[in-house]
Amino acid sequence: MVRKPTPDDKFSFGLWTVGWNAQDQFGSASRPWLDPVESVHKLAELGASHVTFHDDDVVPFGSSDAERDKILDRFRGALAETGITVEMVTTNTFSHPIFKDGGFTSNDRRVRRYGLRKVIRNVDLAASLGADTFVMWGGREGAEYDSAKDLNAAHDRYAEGIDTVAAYIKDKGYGLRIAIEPKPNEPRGDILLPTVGHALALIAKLEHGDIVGLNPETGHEQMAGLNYTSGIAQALWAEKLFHIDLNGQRSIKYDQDLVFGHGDLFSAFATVDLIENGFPSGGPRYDGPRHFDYKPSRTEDFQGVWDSAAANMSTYLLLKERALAFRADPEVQAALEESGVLELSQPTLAEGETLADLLADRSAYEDLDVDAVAARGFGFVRLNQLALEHALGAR
Ligand code: ASC
Ligand code: MN
Ligand code: MN
Ligand code: MN
Repeated sequence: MVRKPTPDDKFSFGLWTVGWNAQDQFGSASRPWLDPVESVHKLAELGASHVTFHDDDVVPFGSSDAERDKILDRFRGALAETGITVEMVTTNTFSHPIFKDGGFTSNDRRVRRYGLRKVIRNVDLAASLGADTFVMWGGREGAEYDSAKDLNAAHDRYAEGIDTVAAYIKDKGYGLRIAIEPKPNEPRGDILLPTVGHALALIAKLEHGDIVGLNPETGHEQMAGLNYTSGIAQALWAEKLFHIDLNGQRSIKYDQDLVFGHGDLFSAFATVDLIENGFPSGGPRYDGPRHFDYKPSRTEDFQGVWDSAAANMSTYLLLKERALAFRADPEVQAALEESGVLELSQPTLAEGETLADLLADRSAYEDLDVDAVAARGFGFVRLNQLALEHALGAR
């Protein structure tokens, strides 16, 4: 690891990441089960500050109440020993076959009621552990066939489920906010709320949408051919970026969950630039954990698992150094000025100016030399090259 994290970096890992035993569609597990308690200790040694988990990552599905208490006691012990805290908890409503047609949106009402109970039980656990965020990744909420789902009813049931959980959080006075994680497909052919934009649109219709935001994952937006940095930017603008899942993805294909930066590296630079520097002219900032949701490749042994965990943090810190240098460079500031990037924050109508004033302003339309204005070059390529040179450490 060429860069060592500190607690200020707020690095966080899902226990299902390092704990993935690498069973996939085509092959059995290539690594043995990893004790979550060992993961907590190891991640602490590597410099992480937080962990996150699905209920079933820590307490195996179907455990008795007594077993659950015993497991959670031991887990709390590991947290106390290491100083690691749980910043986010999420619910597995996708692994057990009961959820094969979804949790909140299964056609089978019995499944929806069971799913809601499983989620509510996990909300109580999240609150008891002092988490801030409750993620909902509806991996099985979707379909393979257009005729299989009444999509109007499915969105009603999705909203009903989220609103019911949000109302419960408020009733209990828990300090939790819900973060929806979009994904376009896999494991379903098509998943509901496939992108950041779709999820924002659903949140706007919720009764308790004030405590519901987003947890966008790098690779999930990229699987839809979208720009992750643009996605989290719009979520920030909407003041809905509650959490992030950082990882790597190389183009539109199956969900790769690579190490952060091991996919589209220059896009990762832009992501870190936005998180660490904010928007060029100010605006909402993300101040939450830098959370990694990746999978150590199936080729790796445990040495490879811990190397890959460290790689996420090291890469993030390297990109952070480069992004800070990029913004601090006077040549870059001048290029931003020339490109009009800073001018965009100026309102189109002047303060106190009405639309009638604009309509009466001949210089804005009738007398404007359209060809002269059109002749302007924006210098975006030069600006991008400056970014690239900083990203490569050449400046
Ligand atoms: C999550 C989350 C995902 C999925 C996936 C499960 O909670 O953020 O992307 O579950 O990691 O394998
Ligand atoms: Mn993923
Ligand atoms: Mn994720
Ligand atoms: Mn994932």
